[in-house]
Amino acid sequence: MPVDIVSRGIRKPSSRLYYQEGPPEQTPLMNWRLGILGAWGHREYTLEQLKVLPRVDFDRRAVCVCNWTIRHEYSGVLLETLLRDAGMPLEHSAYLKQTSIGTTEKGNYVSTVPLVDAVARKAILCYEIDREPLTPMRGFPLRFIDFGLYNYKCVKGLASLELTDRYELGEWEARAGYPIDGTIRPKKYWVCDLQKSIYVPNEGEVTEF
Ligand SMILES: Nc1nc2c(c(=O)[nH]1)N[C@H]1C(S)=C(S)[C@@H](COP(=O)(O)O)O[C@H]1N2
Ligand SMILES: [Mo]
Repeated sequence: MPVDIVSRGIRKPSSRLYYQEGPPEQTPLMNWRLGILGAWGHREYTLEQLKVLPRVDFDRRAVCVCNWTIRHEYSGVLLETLLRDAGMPLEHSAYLKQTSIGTTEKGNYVSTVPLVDAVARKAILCYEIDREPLTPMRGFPLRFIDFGLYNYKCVKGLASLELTDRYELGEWEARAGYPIDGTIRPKKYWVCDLQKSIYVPNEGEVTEF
C-alpha cells in the first residue's frame, strides 16, 4: 500500500485528495490573519494572537471517511475560547462555516458544521501536531478539528470562520454526495498509528483506542 509519512514516522494511506486545493502558496501566508465573521462584527487574529489564548493539548483521534484514523497530540485553542474572546455570542447561530485560504487555480475548500455541537465536542483550532507547527500539507498555519466528525468536515489552511444560519454545501458533499452531517460511523478502520484494522462499534468520536 502506498503511504505518506505524516509525523513521528506514523504512516497513512496515500491520497492526493487530503488537500484538494493544494496547500497555499507562500505569498498569501505572509499577511495571514484568521477572520471571524458574524452578525456581531468582524475580528481578525494573527497566529501570535491565537497562541496567546489559553492553549489545549489534546491526545485525540482524527478519522477519515475513507476508512482510516490517526491519533496525535493536537494543540491549539478551543473553538469556544476563541469565539468568546472575539465577543461572538455562540448560542445564536446555527452553524460555523470554515473557509480555507485556497489557491487561485482550485479555489477554496469550505465546510459548514453545527456550531453548538462543535463547541460541546470541544472542537479546536489547531496550530501544532505532536508539538510541532503544522506543515503546509497538514494545514499550516491553522486547522479546525471537530473530533466527532469525519475530517472532510474539518478545514486545513484556514482563512476564516463565519457564524451563520445558512448551511452551505461543502466540498465533498457537493462533489460526491458525502453526508452533510459527517458524524463518524461504526465500521472497520485502518488505524495508522497502530498499523492494524479495528472495528469501531459506536458513533461519534473514537475514544476506545
Ligand atoms: N483545506 C482543506 N482541508 C481539508 C481537506 C482538503 O482537501 N482541503 N481534506 C480533508 C480530509 S478529507 C481529510 S481526511 C483531512 C486530512 O488531513 P491530514 O492531511 O492531516 O491527514 O483534511 C481535511 N481538511
Ligand atoms: Mo478524508
